Amino acid sequence: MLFTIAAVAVMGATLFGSTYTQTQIAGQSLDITKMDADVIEQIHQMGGLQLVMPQAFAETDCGVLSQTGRKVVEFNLTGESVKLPIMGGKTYNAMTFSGQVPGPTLRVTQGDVVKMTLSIPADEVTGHGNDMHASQITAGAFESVNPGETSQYCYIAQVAGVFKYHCSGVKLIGMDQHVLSGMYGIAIVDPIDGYKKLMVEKTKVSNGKVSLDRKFYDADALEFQIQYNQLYLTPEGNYDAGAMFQHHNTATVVNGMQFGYVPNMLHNILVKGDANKNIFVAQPWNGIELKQYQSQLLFVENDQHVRIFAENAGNEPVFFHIVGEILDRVTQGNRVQSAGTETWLLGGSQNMIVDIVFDEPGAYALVNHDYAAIYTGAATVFVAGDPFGLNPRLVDAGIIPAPVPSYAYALGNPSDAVPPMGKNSIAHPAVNIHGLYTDEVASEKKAAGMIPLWEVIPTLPPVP
Ligand SMILES: [Cu+2]
Repeated sequence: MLFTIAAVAVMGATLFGSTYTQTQIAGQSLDITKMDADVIEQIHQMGGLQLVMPQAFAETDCGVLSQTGRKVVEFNLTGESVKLPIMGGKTYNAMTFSGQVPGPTLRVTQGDVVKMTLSIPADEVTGHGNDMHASQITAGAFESVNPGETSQYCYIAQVAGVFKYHCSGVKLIGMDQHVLSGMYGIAIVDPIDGYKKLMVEKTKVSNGKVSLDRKFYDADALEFQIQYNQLYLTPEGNYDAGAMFQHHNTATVVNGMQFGYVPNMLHNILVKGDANKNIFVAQPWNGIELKQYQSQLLFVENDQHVRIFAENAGNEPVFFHIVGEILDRVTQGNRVQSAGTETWLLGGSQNMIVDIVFDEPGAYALVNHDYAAIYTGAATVFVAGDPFGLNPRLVDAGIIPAPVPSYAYALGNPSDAVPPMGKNSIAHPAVNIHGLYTDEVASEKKAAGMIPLWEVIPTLPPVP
């Protein structure tokens, strides 16, 4: 309790005592006159907020943990401020882990030791920290790192599930700005015994009688990662704290982008025969010249077990719904929470694993079923099977040798929606380079064998 009160006092004191923006002050409602002046003075002398919590009982010493017989997984991040594009052709002042939004995904197995190393380049404009929700260690470990310095902590990933990680700002100051400008990501902790097989409930008719027809799918699944957040920006592309405090977001982003997974000009050509005839209501990332930022679709097979790792990294609730489908199973922390549900609510910093089978060929929109969110960017299109009948044309053009069960075999799935392989992962047929990446990160993906569609598409024979 004391900690909570002190933290609130500290926030007020440091806001007024620092060079923090006027909008930040205007946007929050702390009354400095009601605070204990001595406490505020003490905090000033301390140089800001110091997390003084008792040591947790968990072992956190990297040297000790590396000798315990557990697998040690290194997770290396850098904190970098960069300019990245936003819908409409402008850029914004993003803050990133390792030059991408969201940051790289960590994937481990329950019981592994995570060795997290955060480096801040000497020319970076601010310090950064990393608070990993997959850990259970003293919050002091998440202390910010100054430019030119590196810090490290270790923990055992004891609980299976999806967990956010995010920048903790500079002694918590500016945490909102850093996270909402792009410094977030997920850790996937696979259950030590693997995932469970999936039961999908159907009905059948036999001998004139309707009865249950349960169908079971192996635990192995085609996997995707979907992270929600918002942007709060001034027209110049700077963080707008006043807008944040009022919950007036300027964009809803999925894996960092508004409408990042909707059709593009190539899909227009394939389906309508015309690059300029849009097949979706909004296609803001249409052209091939947008390279890694051109929108891409998510391709799955029919009757295939699909597993979606979802995280709400943002400040607003997510009403997770797939238009035309029912969520076959919802799991949190390796406990099934629901099955056969239309929509599942994710509060801020909450996650889930959705298991689903797309029964019929078609296009399915995964939305945050808050209408304000849908229209500001939270619409993601899955295409299951071959709903447009493209197989014969793709075969005739020599793009694929034989009919395929999903367009991923021809175009790949977008790299930022594909998590690292883990227990029970089905490999994607191909992965294309897509994401809110710097050009350097896009080059690394290319070197790793992912497909730069913007280079490959112009070399392909025309589709008849
Ligand atoms: Cu930061």
